[in-house]
Amino acid sequence: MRIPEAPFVRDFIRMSADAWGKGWHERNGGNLSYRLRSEDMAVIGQDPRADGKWVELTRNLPELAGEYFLLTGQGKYMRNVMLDPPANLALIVIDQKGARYQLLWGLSQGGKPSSELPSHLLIHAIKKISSQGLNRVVYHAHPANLIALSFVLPPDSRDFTRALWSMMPECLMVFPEGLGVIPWAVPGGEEIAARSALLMEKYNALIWSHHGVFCAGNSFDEAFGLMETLEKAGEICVKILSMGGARSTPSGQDLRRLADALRLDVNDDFLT
Ligand code: 2HA
Ligand code: ZN
Repeated sequence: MRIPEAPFVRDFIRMSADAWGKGWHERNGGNLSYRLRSEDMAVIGQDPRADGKWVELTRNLPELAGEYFLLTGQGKYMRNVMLDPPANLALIVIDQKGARYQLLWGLSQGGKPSSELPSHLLIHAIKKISSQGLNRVVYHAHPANLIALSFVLPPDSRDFTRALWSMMPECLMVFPEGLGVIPWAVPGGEEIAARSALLMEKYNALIWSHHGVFCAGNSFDEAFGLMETLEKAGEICVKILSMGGARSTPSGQDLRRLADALRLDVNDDFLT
């Protein structure tokens, strides 16, 4: 398999390096996954290991039957992805029932796919359907400002969205649908995956309170850009709170004027 030269692997590595540079990935924190396109498969050639071992998924995902994913490995460091992709990444295929996966390439020194595999796959399944197949990237990071805000803002999608939308016009443009928030939950399992997927039907970003953020996008640029925008807004919000709170804030009406001027398909429930 000609994996390391494939363009989608290059883009995956670039995003891992950029994300590490942002400071969102202490130690093995965070993870990234990409659902391959048929063009990607053509570049690497379909060559499943004949003797590969099938591993049961924690739930059946028939929506993902036969799909290939490139993702970070469990316990692997985002900062090491660029140095040694075969050791830190995993290419897996889902079987024809959506019940098991097989490692095809990567994890050259052993290991498993990301500890957040249940959330990544379930979000991919939901997003594949809601985006008519366009969504490709699911990304989890630990950006400090958004995590800090989850200790201060109510764990409510509307409150969080309105706080971030008000920080700069870009926010309404980049996430007009708003973002979801789930209260503290045990990471790494089916429960947090199910709660996340429910919200990701509506949103492209999700705060895991007191933990981190999940983003989805049709491309690496979209997913990374969304995380960047959210965290920038989060940083401004933290600075404002640290200065004693805002003395003036754009009103719901101001945001409505922006949405109308730019013809944004904005989430009305959060504007009124
Ligand atoms: O360590 O971020 O949520 C990886 C994680 C778990
Ligand atoms: Zn995490």
